[in-house]
Amino acid sequence: MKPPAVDHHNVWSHLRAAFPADLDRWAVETDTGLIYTWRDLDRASAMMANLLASLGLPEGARVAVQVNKSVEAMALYLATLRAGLVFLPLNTAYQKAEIEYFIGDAEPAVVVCTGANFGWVSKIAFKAGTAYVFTLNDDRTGSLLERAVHHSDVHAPVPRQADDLAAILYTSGTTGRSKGAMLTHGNLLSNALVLRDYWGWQPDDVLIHALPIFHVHGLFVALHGALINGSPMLWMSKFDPQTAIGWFSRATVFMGVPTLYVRMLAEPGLTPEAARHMRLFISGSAPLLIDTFEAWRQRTGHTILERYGMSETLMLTSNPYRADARYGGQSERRGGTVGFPLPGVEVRVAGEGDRPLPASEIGGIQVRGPNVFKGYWRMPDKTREEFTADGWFRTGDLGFQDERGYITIVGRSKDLIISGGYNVYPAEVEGAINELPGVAESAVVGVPHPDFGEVGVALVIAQPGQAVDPEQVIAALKGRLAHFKVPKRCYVVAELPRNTMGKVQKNLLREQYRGLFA
Ligand code: MCA
Ligand code: AMP
Repeated sequence: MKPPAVDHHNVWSHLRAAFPADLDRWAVETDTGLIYTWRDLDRASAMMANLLASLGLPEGARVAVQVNKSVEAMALYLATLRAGLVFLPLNTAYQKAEIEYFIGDAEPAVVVCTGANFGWVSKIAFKAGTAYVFTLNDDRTGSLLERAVHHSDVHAPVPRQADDLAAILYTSGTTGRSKGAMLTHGNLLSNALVLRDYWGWQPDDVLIHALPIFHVHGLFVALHGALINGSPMLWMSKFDPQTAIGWFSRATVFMGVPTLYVRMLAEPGLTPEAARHMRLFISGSAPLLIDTFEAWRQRTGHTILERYGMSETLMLTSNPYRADARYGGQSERRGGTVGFPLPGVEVRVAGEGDRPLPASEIGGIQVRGPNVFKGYWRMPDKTREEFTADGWFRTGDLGFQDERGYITIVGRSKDLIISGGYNVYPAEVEGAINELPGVAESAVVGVPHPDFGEVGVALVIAQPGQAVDPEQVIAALKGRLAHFKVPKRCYVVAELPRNTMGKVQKNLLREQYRGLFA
């Protein structure tokens, strides 16, 4: 691994050090035909960083951002790093109650939202004590840019230590409240450097950036991957399979959740010829079905490299890009597996009492390393619960490591649905359903879905003498929850299967409804 070119840990400084010498080369080309040079990224993020610095915010202040994907939104992330503040990205699908919780919990000093949402977002933010609310739209308008242009385009990054916070990413809780995973500059930098080497990045790589930039995959894995190599990006504001395939002839690296691969496979234009220029296809955030893996190989001649990560730990494991000397020089990308622990990342499979299990035995996947987060925001007890006595973080994923070293995920001990790469916690959805009039109880389970991989189905029991309309349940949920969390189907049932302890047997429900979208 190359030693850092700068003497402090601010991630921005390391990304900036990797920019090409000629700053007037293109860095980003968007699907709307805009071209940004490396100088543009440097200047835009400097002006925004100077604006943030002018606000005189205290150490560790949070900058919460819920805006549509744009290059300016990316520059705002870079500016936050530069200014030594803490970036808090929020999914654009989140609705009022969700935003209210995140802003109330994180108490950001600055909130940036779209102009269209300013009315309700600013009300929530000011109520929570936020001092500054700016707007940023995806057409290069908004008060953030209006203010930033009055600031200098030269900015010296604020030195940060490895342990200093860089970002907070909220991940839903299995029970109760969402937790903010606190990620440090050291976490982000170590992961970016490891992936640069492990995936064989080259400066002449070109990344197709197809994912949203409010989660780990699009914000860190993809963005840092390109920037820390000085590699340009073809930038998609919203994933479109035809545009992606059209760009293959000009790009070398693509990263996506499995749904993106499924959608591209449905395009007749996906051929070996179309994909000839590409070097690497990477999948993660959700299990890649072996059928998708095989179909991709048949249709393009490329073998998808699947990797595995988490908001709390960034990337943990990866199939090899080239021969991995640590594992006898194996280079095979094995479908259905998530590959080897990344260099510098320790992964173990543990059983009862957190005892490590021998090869091929299924247990809880645990991790230790410079990539593992600092803890949950203002939840020290929750943080302690998720670590073992000897300092390993419990991922909540179940799997095994085979004799050859490959790790396979077989399930989760946490009750989680991963839908199109987004996490949905049934407990949160059930809580929202149970508050609806006439509902006595509900259960939400994940079932296979051809497009999203897995989607939620809700089973609802009505209160005695009450009628509940399943369509109204869905409609009501859409007013309260991000739409990707809303179950795709709802059924009113007379009873739910229970074990002798009275606990709902979700495995039986999953079995019963698994063919729903077949
Ligand atoms: C949209 N809908 C969804 C999803 N996305 N429903 C379930 N699951 C989803 N993922 C809803 C919409 O709200 C809409 O409902 C209806 O489905 C149809 O939307 P559609 O137009 O098809 O969706 P889309 O806008 O094309 O979005 C699909 C998508 C998107 C492009 C696959 O979901 C996406 O970008 N997913 C990637 C997520 C991601 O980046 N994950 C990384 C997490 P209605 O009509 O009711 O509104 S990072 C992570 O997991 C870790 C750390 C890791 O390892 O990477
Ligand atoms: P998040 O909470 O959004 O960070 O999601 C992390 C979870 O996504 C992990 O704990 C896994 O359950 C899941 N995940 C990520 N990558 C993969 C993968 N390649 N295969 C299966 N599950 C994955």
